[in-house]
Amino acid sequence: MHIFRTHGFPAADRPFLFNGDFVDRGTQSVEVLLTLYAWQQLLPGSVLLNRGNHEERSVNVRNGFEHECAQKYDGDMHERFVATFAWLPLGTVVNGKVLVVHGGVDDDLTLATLEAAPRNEYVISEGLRNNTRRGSLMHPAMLAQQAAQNEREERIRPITWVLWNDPMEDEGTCANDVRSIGRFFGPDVAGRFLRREALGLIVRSHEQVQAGVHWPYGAGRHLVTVFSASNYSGKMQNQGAFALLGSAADAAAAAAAAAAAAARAAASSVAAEEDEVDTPPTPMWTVRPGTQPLPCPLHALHRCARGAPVPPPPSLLRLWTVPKPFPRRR
Ligand SMILES: [Mn+2]
Repeated sequence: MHIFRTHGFPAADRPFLFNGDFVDRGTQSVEVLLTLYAWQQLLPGSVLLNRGNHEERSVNVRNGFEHECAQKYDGDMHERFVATFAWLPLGTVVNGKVLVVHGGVDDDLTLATLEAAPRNEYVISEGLRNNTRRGSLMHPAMLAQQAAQNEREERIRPITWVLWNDPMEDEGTCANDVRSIGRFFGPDVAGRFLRREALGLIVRSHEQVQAGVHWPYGAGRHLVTVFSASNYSGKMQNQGAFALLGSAADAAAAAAAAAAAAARAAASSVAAEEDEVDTPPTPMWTVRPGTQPLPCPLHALHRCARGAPVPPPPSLLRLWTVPKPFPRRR
């Protein structure tokens, strides 16, 4: 609601993309989810929802959402919500240049494999396995059954990567031993993925970062973490942030407005001691125009706003942080 209040409600010329983990982030998951779903139904081309790793039963039964549903509703509302999660898109390609996914990428990930993945069949335990079992002593029927299962897991594994992976400073990939699921991937992996898919940037979320925004591979390089839940879980003291993909004209207008606001703040004697609020937008990353327009199928992967014409490529990505509603502990 803070973002809507400060930057306007969704509209045809003001599309919003929410990057997963709509639930389990506090005591109002139901309200957050229903607000997003209502907007998505009202403006399906302008409100896009990516799936997060918490949009899965085995995660949200342990992190509060199921309990919240049981408190607020009778019957099987939690099951009904979980059923909708199975069909949430796994990622969005914005303007043919920016991939937005909840977790991250992997060396074996392509947009084609992601688009072909059976997202409605995703179950976490299957995506976890490393497919190293040997079946030489099994009955042929079981071998065939296992081969079919292995093939299924192979198709599901990319879903685990985009929902769970985290960036790391080292090169390459390795098992994500912090989460016990998914993988870590280095800057070389992200760079190869971008080149392979002719993209310019990955925007992902999934990790709480203190300023709401973090460039793990260096400012402007390959991938940015954008985490919108300020005061995460009501316990942390982090800022939230969101990314704004806009035109150069938008950026110039916003920079002028920010400069005017900064001038007003400087003139006011109150501002000095306060925590930073709504950090002025700084152009942090440039996208080269000139990509081909892409079609807009309603697939596992959004290519753009559903049913809307492909907008021109963004020339600038700007990152905004939202103020912390709670005072910082001294
Ligand atoms: Mn997450």
